[in-house]
Amino acid sequence: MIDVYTWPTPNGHKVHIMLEEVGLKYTIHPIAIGKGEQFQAFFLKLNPNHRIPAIVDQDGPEGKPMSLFESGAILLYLAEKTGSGLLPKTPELKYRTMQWLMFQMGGVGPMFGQANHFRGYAVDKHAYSVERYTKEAGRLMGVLDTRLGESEYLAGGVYTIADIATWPWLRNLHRQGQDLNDFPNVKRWFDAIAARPAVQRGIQVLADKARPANVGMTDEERKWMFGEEQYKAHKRA
Ligand SMILES: N[C@@H](CCC(=O)N[C@@H](CS)C(=O)NCC(=O)O)C(=O)O
Repeated sequence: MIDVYTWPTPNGHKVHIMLEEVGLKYTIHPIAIGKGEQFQAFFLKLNPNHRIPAIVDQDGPEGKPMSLFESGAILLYLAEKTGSGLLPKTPELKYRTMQWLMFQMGGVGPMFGQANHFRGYAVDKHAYSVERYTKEAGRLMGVLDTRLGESEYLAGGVYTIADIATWPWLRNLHRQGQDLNDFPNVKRWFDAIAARPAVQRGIQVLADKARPANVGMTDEERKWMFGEEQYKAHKRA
């Protein structure tokens, strides 16, 4: 049994989709990040960086519980635990998977997150930041489009954890000022993954708690996510 501490955001969805793909039993524990639940003492012990997702595998290595944070590490762990082809075993495909997984973790996730922040959440719209991150999101989309023009999936001919990590970040591209129709190879790939039954089940996890695209952040949410409470965490641990 895997305990999953999560919320319906792109980083949370990666893990929900992965668990559905590999068919492991899991229990969802919602962590309402807009209400500051990521700062609870028990959660800071699981992830001192106070971000979802985090897991506890009650049947971890040597039969002992194992906790893990960082969505990329969780995907690698679950793929290896289940011996799943989602982390291919042949060296070339395995390292291509790692390469595109790290491209997502170090590029797409952080840059798309900043684009969303400055375009949508920032109270004062700062033109330089909006332009910088919108352009960066567009540049990264171009890199993905080039890759998916030469390869069916990111790592190669097979669907892997690199695709699982990237796909949820492309579900609401208007937030990054992008249009999927401008990137036809990404669109082909996006639609193929969206049709997978495990993906459709994964994005239903906590769907009732997701903020609708047209609803902004409350002052309470801002306080926890970007305001004074965000920077007290080290004092709480
Ligand atoms: N690199 C981390 C990023 C996780 C992350 O940024 N999670 C966000 C939601 S998508 C969060 O929990 N934010 C809470 C906060 O900022 O306090 C991962 O991939 O797991």
